[in-house]
Amino acid sequence: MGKSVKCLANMFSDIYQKSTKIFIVGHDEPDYDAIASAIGLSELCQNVGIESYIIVNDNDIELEPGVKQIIDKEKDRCNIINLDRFEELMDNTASLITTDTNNQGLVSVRDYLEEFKDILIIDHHDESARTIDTDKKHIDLDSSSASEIVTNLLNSFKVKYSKDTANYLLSGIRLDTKRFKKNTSANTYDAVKKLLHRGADVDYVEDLFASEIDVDKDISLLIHDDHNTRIVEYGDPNFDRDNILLKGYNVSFTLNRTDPMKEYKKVVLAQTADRMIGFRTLDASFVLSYVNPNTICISGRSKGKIDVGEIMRHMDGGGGIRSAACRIENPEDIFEVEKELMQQIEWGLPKEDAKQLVKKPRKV
Ligand SMILES: [Mn+2]
Repeated sequence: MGKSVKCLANMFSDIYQKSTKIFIVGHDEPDYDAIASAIGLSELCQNVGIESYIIVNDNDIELEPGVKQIIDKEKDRCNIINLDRFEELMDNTASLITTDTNNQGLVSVRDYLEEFKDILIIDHHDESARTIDTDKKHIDLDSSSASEIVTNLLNSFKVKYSKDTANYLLSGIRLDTKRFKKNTSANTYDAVKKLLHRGADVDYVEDLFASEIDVDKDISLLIHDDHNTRIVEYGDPNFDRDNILLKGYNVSFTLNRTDPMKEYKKVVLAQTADRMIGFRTLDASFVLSYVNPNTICISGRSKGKIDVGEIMRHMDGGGGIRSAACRIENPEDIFEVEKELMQQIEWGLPKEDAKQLVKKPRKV
């Protein structure tokens, strides 16, 4: 049994009663779980009669097509706004609900957190040093998704939410459970049952996920064309000191080398880097492509020995040790960016080893 929904319901009641409006925000580049749970919360706010807004501050191009489709459809009904509009509407009687994240680095309103009257966190991810500071937290690691939590919250308020909202929430659960295979509990199936009662339609959800097939195709083609990936060995494999056995680090660089101008969605880069780091011999993987004619994005992953966050920060991006990204506006060309990236890797290596660098490019 997860954390008590009753307790969450009380926190929600407390927050809306003392606020004049509520802003709802998921993590940047929202997925189905983030946007669905935000829309569910918007319906709850409408039901109890408080003004509410969902903030999504990502460019259309960065959104997954299915997520964009939902946002376009619900823009008016759920007051979906960007950060500029938020700045106009914000005042000190407003409160914030974050959903599907508790990390201040991942919310578009990160610079305004001090200014809210109160903040409620609804999430199913673990806390960290970056967790937003508030005493109203419903962080339930036993729930499959934020959508599962919000479904239970809607039910506890007996909200007759729309069929569309039921569809989105079912999509959120489907995403985070990898099609109902992972992280599910009896509660998850209870929530699914309630969503089906509200009219959720499995065919709608499957159609929404159909766009994932194109993403999978792009990933497969990037990975399986041998030309696309180069592996560079950093560190001297023969170098052996008394206490440090330095065997070298293998880093992969993947990009479409036959059609370097081809644009990919950021989700393709991220998932390709995820797949590459799965290879046993690699310590870090990077995937680069244009995301529009003027912008190149890089996604980096590491097994933990190389700090890809540090490398990406050197290229004006950011992230953690194991997962990071950056974007480069108006680049000369993608091969130059790759060259610069290869040079920056030295910064990400442990200091001792960086001194001993011998770079040996070789093909896969
Ligand atoms: Mn989630």
